[in-house]
Amino acid sequence: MRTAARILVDQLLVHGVDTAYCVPGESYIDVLDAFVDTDVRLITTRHEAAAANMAVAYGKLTGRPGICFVTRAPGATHASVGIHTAYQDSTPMILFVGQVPRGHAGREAFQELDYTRMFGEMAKWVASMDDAAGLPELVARAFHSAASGRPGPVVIALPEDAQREQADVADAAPYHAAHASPSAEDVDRSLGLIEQAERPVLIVGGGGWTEEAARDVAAFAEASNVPVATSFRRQDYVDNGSPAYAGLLTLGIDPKLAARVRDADVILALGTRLGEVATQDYTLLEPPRPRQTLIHVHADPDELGRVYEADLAIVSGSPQFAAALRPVDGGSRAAYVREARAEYLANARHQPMPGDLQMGEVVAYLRERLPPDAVITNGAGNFSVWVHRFYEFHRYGTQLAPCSGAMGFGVPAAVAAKLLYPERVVVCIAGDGDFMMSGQELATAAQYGAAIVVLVVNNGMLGTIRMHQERHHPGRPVATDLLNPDFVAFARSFGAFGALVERDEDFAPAFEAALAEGRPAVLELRVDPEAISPRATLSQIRDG
Ligand SMILES: Cc1ncc(C[n+]2csc(CCOP(=O)(O)OP(=O)(O)O)c2C)c(N)n1
Ligand SMILES: [Mg+2]
Repeated sequence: MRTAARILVDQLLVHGVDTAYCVPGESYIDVLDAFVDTDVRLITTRHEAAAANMAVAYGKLTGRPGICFVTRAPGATHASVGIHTAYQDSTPMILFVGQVPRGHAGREAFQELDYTRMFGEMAKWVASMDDAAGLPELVARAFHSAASGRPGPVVIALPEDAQREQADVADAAPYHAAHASPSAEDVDRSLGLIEQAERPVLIVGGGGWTEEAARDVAAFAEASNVPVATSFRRQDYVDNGSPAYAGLLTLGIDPKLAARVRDADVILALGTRLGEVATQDYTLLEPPRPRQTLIHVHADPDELGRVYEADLAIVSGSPQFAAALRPVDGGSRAAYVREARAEYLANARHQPMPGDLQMGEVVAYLRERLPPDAVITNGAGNFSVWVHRFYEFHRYGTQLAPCSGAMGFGVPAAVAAKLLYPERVVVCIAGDGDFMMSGQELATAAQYGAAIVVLVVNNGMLGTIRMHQERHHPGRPVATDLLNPDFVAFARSFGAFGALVERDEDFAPAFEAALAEGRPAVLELRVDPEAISPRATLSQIRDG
């Protein structure tokens, strides 16, 4: 006989869990106790959003569900931003939440929430543990659901009384995620369309990607002369150094790449949903029937035909489709691919902007300096535009950035990455607004010895929103000024290294010093608020 709490933790071990992120709560005290006798690394964060975001980062890096434990409603509501990000980013994760005793359900008991309703729209599956004997099946389903098809988040509620129940039940077997493969006929038809095309574009994105898929896609694209574009914050899906890499479909897109996608004759969309950002508000491809011949490959059949009617809709995992690709004759497209590459390179080099410290220079330094396996993380804000545009990703699993556009993701993601890969360089780039949404996780970094480097891009404002204000309501800024703490002193209060950088020439020595410290480090980058984007200053935007 085992308690449900023990059975649950035993199932996690069966499914290969080595790390879990949590903020403890009395609502799952028995489960916490069951962790004591295991080797699972239980990371306590200072806010549940960070615990959930770390689980998302783990899911992105390993392809296995990231595990998060939080307490009843206050913990669950805090953690919900990570569930939404896992959903939009198609990332496998499982959130376990404490729940009121079964006999109290529906009374609005202390911190009670109906998680089925709360998470209904943003989780793949939400369930509650009914009894101890059902746990092996329940947990196995959670892993299968989170990791199979289009990956995503699963939420499991743990009623307090049920955790103490005893049962004599066998463990489940380790999960194996299930993925569809394309038929030979679908592959042949896709390759035939691409071979005939004059101006094809391959767009990669979505979840469930692998390092091998990234290699397969680059090899196919190079051998067949097909330019590859990555969708929003999926820049590590193909080596950016590949002669076939043509840039990213992002906010502030290169207009030439936008035109190339709009004017393509055949688009192979591999894994991506072709979302709002990648399609530039559904304009590069127009729903429901794009002008371009569309081959849409996606893991989830419900995604195919949801927005776009494809000429060829193929249910397949991205690695499975990528593995089936064979080079086609692209001899007539050599100049076309060279042009796409030249445009990418031209767009990836920055122009001077106002201020003594230029984000263009900072990112150019990182691009030249960092090893290909360095992990770059960020949340949301205009500062990220420089990272996305001027950094070059060479290996799969090196970009941790929320497709959901959630602020506060970068610091926890960096901590999770560094704990997983202590030998790698991990750099979080955050805005002053972005950083303050999860900067307290420097405590987690310090506690567990995660020597991350955080670059806080301080422009004294919620710059993105200020930019939109100046564009839509010129000269009427409101609610976007920030009075910030002393970031260097803030960092040092956690035992982290802290330094202020105000000029271009000071960045490299400060960054090297931060790396050499072997402990968490924060560099405050004081930038000119005028330098709101790599393309236009704030005044230029205000003056139209
Ligand atoms: C959780 C969350 N809240 C609000 C927003 C809306 N938002 C997007 S960017 C931004 C400002 C970011 O400011 P900062 O981090 O300082 O970066 P900057 O734009 O100044 O470079 C805001 C408020 C969001 N994306 N996510
Ligand atoms: Mg800012």
